[in-house]
Amino acid sequence: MKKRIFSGAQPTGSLHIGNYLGALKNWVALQDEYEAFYCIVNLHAITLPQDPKTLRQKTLDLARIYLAAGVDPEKSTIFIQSDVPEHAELTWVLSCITRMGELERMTQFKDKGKENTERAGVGLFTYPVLMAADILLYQTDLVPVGQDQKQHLELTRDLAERFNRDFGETFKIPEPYIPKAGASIKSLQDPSKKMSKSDDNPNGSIFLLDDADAITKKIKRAVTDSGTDITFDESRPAITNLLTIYQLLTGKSREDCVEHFAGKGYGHFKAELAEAAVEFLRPFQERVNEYDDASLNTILKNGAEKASAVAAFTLDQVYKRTGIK
Ligand code: ATP
Ligand code: LTN
Repeated sequence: MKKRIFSGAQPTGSLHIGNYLGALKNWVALQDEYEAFYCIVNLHAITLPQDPKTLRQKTLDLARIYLAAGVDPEKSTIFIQSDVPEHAELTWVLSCITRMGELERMTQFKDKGKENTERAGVGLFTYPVLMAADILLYQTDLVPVGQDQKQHLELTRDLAERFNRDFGETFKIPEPYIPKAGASIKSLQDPSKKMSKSDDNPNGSIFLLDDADAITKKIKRAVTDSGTDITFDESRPAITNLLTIYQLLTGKSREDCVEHFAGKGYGHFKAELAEAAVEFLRPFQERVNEYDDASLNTILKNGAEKASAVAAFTLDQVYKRTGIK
């Protein structure tokens, strides 16, 4: 039996190369070796206000992005979270064993709820419990995510252990999969912040659907550090970030990248990086419209059926163990 993977992304904003290099790229690389479930987490999306007219469209667009990135529907299960109601049902049960203090410690809540927690939605606060339900329903072994999700994964493990202890062995304890390179791609405008879909400044991110002109301009405007060397160096986070992007897009080793740019200036480096990004994204952008609506809907319907079978089995056990059934 193959081990299982679960991961997901929210159908909000536009996906950027941080999402690709931190998560999607690994989803694709792992799908041969594992039985993979890749979810479009639309219930997570409404933890912040969304325009109802565009949410559905964005949900389908994200499915197209998974496919264009190389997630193969013959190998992996691609589905929409709300098509499998067990996600919401298990969230309720898990929320009854989650402590307020645990959720209060989540740094993403502190960031997204800003200082005004009095007005923040309760869904934003309990969002990590929904994420735990996503993962635990599938008896997941491995969860490929970016560094920003590590804390949510630790909570998921804690909840699974607590449930197993109190009600008997039910959930597998999942492991995070967060390779160091790419785990946190930084904003091109501020290397102390991660590249983020919710950043107000679009110049900080290279979006997967940006055209060649936008990519080149954004890289040209990217902030750099003092000094001139093009090397990986933690004390020079801007260049390290750009060089990491170059390394991951070209598939070269760190040493080869450093050697390649030895003696070259920032201008030269940025021009090559822009070219590498444009070349990398071109075939991806061509594939984004490969599936018509009918075939996309079939993929998602089949995905939901496969996911439901696994999820229903786990939820049934949970209900039996807790005396609900
Ligand atoms: P935002 O960019 O607004 O913070 P998000 O993290 O909420 O978006 P999702 O679409 O849910 O966005 O994220 C999908 C995946 O991308 C997650 O596994 C997340 O850890 C990863 N990810 C997001 N930003 C980065 C980044 N800058 N570097 C590496 N991985 C990232
Ligand atoms: N919380 C994640 C998205 C997400 C997820 C998941 C990732 C929801 N459920 C389950 C991995 C596994 C985010 O905001 N990036």
